[in-house]
Amino acid sequence: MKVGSSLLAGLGLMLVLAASRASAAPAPICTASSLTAVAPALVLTDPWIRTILPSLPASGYFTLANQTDQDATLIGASSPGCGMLMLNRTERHGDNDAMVDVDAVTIPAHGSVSFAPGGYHLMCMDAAASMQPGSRILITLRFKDGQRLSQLFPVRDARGR
Ligand SMILES: [Cu+2]
Repeated sequence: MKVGSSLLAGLGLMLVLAASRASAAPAPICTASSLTAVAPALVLTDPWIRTILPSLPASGYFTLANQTDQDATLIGASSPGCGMLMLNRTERHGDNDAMVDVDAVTIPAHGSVSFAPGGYHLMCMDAAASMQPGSRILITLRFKDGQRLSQLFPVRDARGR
């Protein structure tokens, strides 16, 4: 949430700066017209995968910002490095954490959702042997409207390094 909104706030600031400079000075590099030429989209930031042991499932994290005017619904994910890749959420039950399968996650229009330790995550059930800290694997997110979003996820160790 916070990452997404600060990103949007940053874009807003750039627009304000571009607009105020346009009247006084020669065009800056980041002009209003170059910004509006970019189509609104789903933007994935801060992707990473935590691997603990090759024999254990690995967890994938990211923030997804929805810059469009319509809610987006994430319905699945896949990766050649993961075998089955599930949408999961960690829930607190008394003193224990439990993971539940999630069918869909809605990213509200002009909002964002973070997949982070202790909450939503991708669960890479059958991590490939090549999934070692320092490597990167391709993950594709699948949305209800048929859209797909692919991105390389850096692999980190149990401490997130
Ligand atoms: Cu899980």
